[in-house]
Amino acid sequence: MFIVWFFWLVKKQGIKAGLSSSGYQEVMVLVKGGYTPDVIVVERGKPVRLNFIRTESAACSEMVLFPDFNKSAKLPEGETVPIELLPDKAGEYEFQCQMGMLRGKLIVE
Ligand SMILES: [Cu+2]
Repeated sequence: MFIVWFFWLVKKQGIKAGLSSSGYQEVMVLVKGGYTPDVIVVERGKPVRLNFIRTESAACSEMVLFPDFNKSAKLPEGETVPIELLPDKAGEYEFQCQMGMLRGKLIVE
């Protein structure tokens, strides 16, 4: 019940990244037919680490791209792949698979 409600919340307004002991705003992103969560809210000026974990073999999701940050990474199935960014400007930045079929959004406040 809690899980259902939690994911509903995530879908509605995005999830706020937690601050880890290393000073990173960190979120785990599940890659399976899409990104969960697909809207991530972070604070400007603090380093961000998004840990992508892909649990499917569909070719569609094998890369993740952050065009605004000039970053991309391969996501081998079952491996956690960290993407580190330093968002210095507030705004909304999309991330996507290499074909643009799966999409997510990083909101910098
Ligand atoms: Cu794709």
